[in-house]
Amino acid sequence: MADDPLVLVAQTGAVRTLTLNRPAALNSFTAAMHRELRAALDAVAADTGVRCLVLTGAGRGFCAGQDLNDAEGGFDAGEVIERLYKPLVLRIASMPVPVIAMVNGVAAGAGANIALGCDIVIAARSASFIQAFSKIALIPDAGGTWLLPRLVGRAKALGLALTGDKLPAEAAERLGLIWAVVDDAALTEQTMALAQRLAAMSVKALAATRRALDDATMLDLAAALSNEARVQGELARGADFREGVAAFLDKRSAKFSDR
Ligand code: T3D
Repeated sequence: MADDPLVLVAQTGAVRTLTLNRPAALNSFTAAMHRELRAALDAVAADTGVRCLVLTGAGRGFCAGQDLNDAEGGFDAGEVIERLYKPLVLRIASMPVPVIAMVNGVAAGAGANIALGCDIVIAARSASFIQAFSKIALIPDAGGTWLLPRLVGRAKALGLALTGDKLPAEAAERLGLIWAVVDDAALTEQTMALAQRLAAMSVKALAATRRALDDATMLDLAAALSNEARVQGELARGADFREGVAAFLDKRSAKFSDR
């Protein structure tokens, strides 16, 4: 329906779920869907009641990348990437809470790389990942050139990118491209259980962990050690660290609240 939201928003406890909602086009990105997703992500970042984010797709696909019919997206691919995909990928990579991609079906093109850029990727057994770009004479975007070699090494990254072959979820897990594969019927339950678990942890420390790991890929060992010292110093001055240590000594569950 024309007036349906392009991103569905749901909340369960401290977990926010955003569902890409253009199922007839496998949730491929139009400029309008970019706008709705960006607003929904900004709302998560601004809401201290949200402590974990789950990103998924409606229907049988996760996301088929750029909508190849979308005129509003423009035909200047470089401009579209600068204006829409780059801010989206950077927004996800800098969220103050952990981000789980719940990959319910095919993830292709930019849709695959947006999923892979999330902190934890859990896929249904029937899902698949496709670096579809080479099929339409493009290179991997939405962070693909940066992520793929880091996730699976140059040989596998090039194999995936050059062939554009469909990689079934189980093969993606074996390659180390994603965290886990679960049966289709268990996808939502298992993802939500993990999301609730992460939401109860120190999400400030989890977000700092992601940042430190990403930063370290661009640092030498001495600089990475200095970065760890700096970040650890900041975290250890926070209320969550005091609570974590107190809970350990009291033999009780910690109640974290920093964000
Ligand atoms: O501006 C820029 O272009 C720069 C940005 C680029 C970023 C990118 O993401 S480039 C890569 C774009 N994505 C693709 O090339 C993937 C295209 N889709 C496919 O190859 C296939 O649909 C899949 C392999 C993902 C799934 O195949 P299958 O057989 O399961 O489904 P299908 O029948 O191909 O698709 C179902 C419907 O979704 C179909 O519509 P219809 O015929 O039922 O009305 C199909 O046209 C539509 N659809 C799927 N992907 C897209 C799409 N419509 C528009 N854009 C799509 N990307």
